[in-house]
Amino acid sequence: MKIINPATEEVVAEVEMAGAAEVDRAVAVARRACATWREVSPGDRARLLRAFAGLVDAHREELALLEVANAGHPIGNARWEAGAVRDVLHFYAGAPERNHGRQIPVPGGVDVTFQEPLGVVGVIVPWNFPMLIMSWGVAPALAAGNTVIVKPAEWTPLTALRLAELALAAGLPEGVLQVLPGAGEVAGARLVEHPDVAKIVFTGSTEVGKEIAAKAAAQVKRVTLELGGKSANIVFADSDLEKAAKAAPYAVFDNSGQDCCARSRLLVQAEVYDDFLQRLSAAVTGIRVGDPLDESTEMGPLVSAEHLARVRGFVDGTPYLQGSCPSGKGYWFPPTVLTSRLTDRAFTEEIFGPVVSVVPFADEAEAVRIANDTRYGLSGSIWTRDVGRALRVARAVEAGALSVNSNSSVRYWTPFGGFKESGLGRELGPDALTAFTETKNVFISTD
Ligand code: TXE
Repeated sequence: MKIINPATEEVVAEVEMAGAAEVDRAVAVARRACATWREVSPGDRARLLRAFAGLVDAHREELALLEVANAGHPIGNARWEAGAVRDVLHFYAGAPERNHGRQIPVPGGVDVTFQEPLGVVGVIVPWNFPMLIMSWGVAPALAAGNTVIVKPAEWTPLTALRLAELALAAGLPEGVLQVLPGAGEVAGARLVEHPDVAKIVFTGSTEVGKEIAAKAAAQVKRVTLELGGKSANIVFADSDLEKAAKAAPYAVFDNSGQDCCARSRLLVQAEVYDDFLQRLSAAVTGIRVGDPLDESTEMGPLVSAEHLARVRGFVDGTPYLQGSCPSGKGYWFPPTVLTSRLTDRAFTEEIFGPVVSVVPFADEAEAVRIANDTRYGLSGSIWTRDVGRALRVARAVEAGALSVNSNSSVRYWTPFGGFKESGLGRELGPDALTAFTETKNVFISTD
């Protein structure tokens, strides 16, 4: 398949797509590698993951440039992403030597638990953060003693392929980490259906996530699902309005809005609505959209022509405000602000582009009601100076990753995942490890 640079529409690579037979071969290799990987001592597993992280760091610029060419990320963001991959690997490199079980007091003997690896884990990755989301599955899965097959998104396999080479160069035994580009309905579906794949980690659309959950259920296969979102950014009148208005564009336009945590519903308390919109307009107009290789660029293109057409389909009529973007080659869409009704498609459906819908609310109760009126529940922000209100609203909003006076959604130290149709299970943080192990209980009689 031809891999296109979304900023220039040039072909940057041609990549073979795996079919079902290649997936079957990879699964057989990964199964054999399970035995090898289990024999590597926890200390050596930790050292190998650290060596892998070290190579990612050494190749940070190269990985960032690949991500720019393949996904259109601005270079600053791509460097950050490569650094975050390194950090996630380091974080989970600490895990093999701390993969403790428990000793439980029972009558008649000694009872201990072991955290056993699952076996072969399939990680199905989307195109929005191709190398970072890959690392969220790969690092804890490997640390817990599993072997991994990654299926990158069709459009963005380049950094994943390079990371697999770096893992080998770091000394990971062959077959422990494989990357298999392929079509979702072919290679992805085969990974999900393969009886020797113990777990699927999937990040992508809610629709495909549901299909995967159903297929996995038929085999009682383990799944972690990180799906769509339509997160709320709730701005109360008592907040630092200037700070909230300056931050709001980055809560939705970062990565051109191609972010499952994008706060694409902006809820503003009625008494400051007009004031806030004015401040927001100034911030949106100032966003620099253009050449991803330009160090000052803040927003790049959308990932593909298909996705651009999909995003365009959400904006009919005249937007409240649109920033600027390049014309000519590339899949460009300007940062766009809509003043919406609660029933508008743009307000209810995940757009996954640089479009934010603003609505007013009267009071706390109404803000919570609007925020929760969605099938999604991934993230959100609350802007207020009232600590009590911040906590009340945070507890009332049905979402997995909330922040107060901040846009932050994902930190590798803390659990990340969705309520409702935004997902199942949690990634990241120390607890993610348990999602890559089975607890085994062993009783030893002392009678
Ligand atoms: O996602 P898909 P698409 C949302 C976002 C976006 C929409 C569509 O709203 O506009 O989904 O994007 C693989 N069995 N998100 O179509 O199809 C596919 O090859 C197994 C949110 O790109 O879900 C790719 O590797 N795998 C999101 C991955 O699934 C299958 C990130 C995601 O693709 C498969 C991306 C199948 N039947 C899109 N079909 C987020 N949560 O961050 C596809 N795939």
